Amino acid sequence: MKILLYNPDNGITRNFMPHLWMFLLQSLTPKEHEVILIDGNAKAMTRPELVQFCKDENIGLVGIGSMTRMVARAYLVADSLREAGFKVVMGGPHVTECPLEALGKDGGPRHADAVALGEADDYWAQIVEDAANGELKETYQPQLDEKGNDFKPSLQPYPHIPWESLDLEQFSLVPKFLRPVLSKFGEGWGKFFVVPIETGRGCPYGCEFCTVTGFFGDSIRFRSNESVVEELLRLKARAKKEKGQIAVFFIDDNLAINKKRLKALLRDMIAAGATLPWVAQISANLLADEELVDLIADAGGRWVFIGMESIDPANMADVNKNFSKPENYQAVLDGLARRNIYAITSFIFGMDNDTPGVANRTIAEIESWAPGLPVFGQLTPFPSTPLYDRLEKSGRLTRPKHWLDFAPFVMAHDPLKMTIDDAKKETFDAWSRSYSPERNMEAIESIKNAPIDTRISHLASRLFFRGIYFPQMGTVAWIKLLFANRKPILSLTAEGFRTWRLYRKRRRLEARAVQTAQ
Ligand code: B12
Ligand code: SF4
Repeated sequence: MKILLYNPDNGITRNFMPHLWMFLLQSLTPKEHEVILIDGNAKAMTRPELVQFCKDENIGLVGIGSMTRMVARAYLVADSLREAGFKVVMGGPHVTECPLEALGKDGGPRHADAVALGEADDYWAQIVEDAANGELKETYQPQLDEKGNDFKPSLQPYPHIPWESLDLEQFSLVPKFLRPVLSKFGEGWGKFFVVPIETGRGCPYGCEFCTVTGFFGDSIRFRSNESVVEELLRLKARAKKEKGQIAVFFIDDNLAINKKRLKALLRDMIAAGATLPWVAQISANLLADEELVDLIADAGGRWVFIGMESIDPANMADVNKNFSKPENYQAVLDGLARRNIYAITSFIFGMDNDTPGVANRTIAEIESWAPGLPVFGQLTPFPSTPLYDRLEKSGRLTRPKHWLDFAPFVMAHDPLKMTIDDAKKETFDAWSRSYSPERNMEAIESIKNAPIDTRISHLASRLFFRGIYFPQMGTVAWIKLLFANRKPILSLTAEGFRTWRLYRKRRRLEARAVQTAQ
């Protein structure tokens, strides 16, 4: 049987990286079946095109995964496929939180033949077998332990994802028109992939707005260090072979949740030479440890995603996140910057203590720190979170099923000290101020003593990150963006070229010296 795993396009931000679930389920599929992966964010297809594709390929089962944010799109795709007679199973966080909705048992239309709840690693093969036998059931879920909780996959052993041979073409981040030029640059930049890797699952912190503790549990399961290192080495070999670049996104919700284990993993990575450039999510409270930050730098860490949420401690307490202290943010970022590591700092507006002007106040703080990539969202009540329950109980949800009429940057509940419109404006102001050509220039200037590759990577990341809020998918949009930011681009390119020529000259002289000595 042929299986299509499909991830819907989220329509707004696009994704810079493929979704791990697709590769994981592909690896866990019994070998007699074939799996095709399509990520709508990378490979745009209309619904009729997708239906036609499934007919042409004689697809026997379609698996669709979705976050809440794009579930309405996922349902539309599922509806079209089911109308054409294809069997659809849906999984992922949203369906787990609202299974009756997908099955049409909450008063709405049915979208899926089957739903896969929670972590599907241990029962995916069963779904495939049932579908192949024409016996797909309605609901699949993990077995329960003696206490009635989901039995969680241990992650040891961990499935082998054949990164070395997978077709990753749809996920290359280098625009097609720049590939010929960039493939000749340095070690080769004609292809650039960000690859998701997990080293563990679960988070004990239980922030009020977050689904992770409910979904993955509050105790953490880790892969063995050997299996992570082995996966990294295969990726590194592929990057070298293809004269491209691969960066890793460690998608663990808090890579440093167990500092002792992370230090051991980083030491093993360094010892094995498994040091690709990587980014990881780590909460600010765990980054004060100098030894840890040194190891992160030595093991290839380039960017750390930090959920800072707010500069107001009252907001942090409201969402049960006061383990993360805004007064420490500057020191944490400075500590990272001293090692040429920068942060993707995530902020949420529309929190209960936010008032109009919050964007300007937040940005004034941000601009006084080492530069990073700030991202701005709004407090969103995802189903099954403590936040959703609190807002529902207090009658503050204005769109209780906000995901069915998804509206970008429009809150689904009334904030306490501002309006929904205010929150949208604040978010917009924050994005435009943080990624204006002037701010980009200023940020690059402020790290002028950092190595040239760090500064180039910083600027390139700023240009990509801007795309989370401002659509910039086509060639024309990119050209406009590059033109608007021509000053830092030209100056870094000139300096990069000079550095490269000096490097080549030095290499030639060294080679000549070796020859003479022989
Ligand atoms: C990496 C990541 C991202 C990446 C993008 C996604 C990507 N390309 O991988 C980035 C950083 C861009 C991102 C952004 C966002 N993210 Co995010 N992200 C994650 C993160 C940390 C890891 C995802 C992952 O790979 N997990 C590991 C895999 C193995 O787990 P999984 O995806 O759940 O899949 C398992 C099961 O769900 C199931 N399954 C999943 N799909 C399917 C499909 C089928 C058919 C079947 C059978 C089974 C199945 O099987 C898998 C194996 O067990 C999760 C948190 C988490 N730990 O999952 C948040 C998470 C998914 N993100 C979340 C959110 C809210 C966002 C944002 C909206 C945040 C924001 N406000 O901007 C944005 C928007 C994303 C977008 N552009 O559409 C929420 C989603 C909650 C929800 N109910 O939807 C999560 C759960 C985190 C949270 N705080 O609650 N994110
Ligand atoms: S926001 Fe981060 S730290 Fe808080 S519960 Fe979710 S994953 Fe854990």
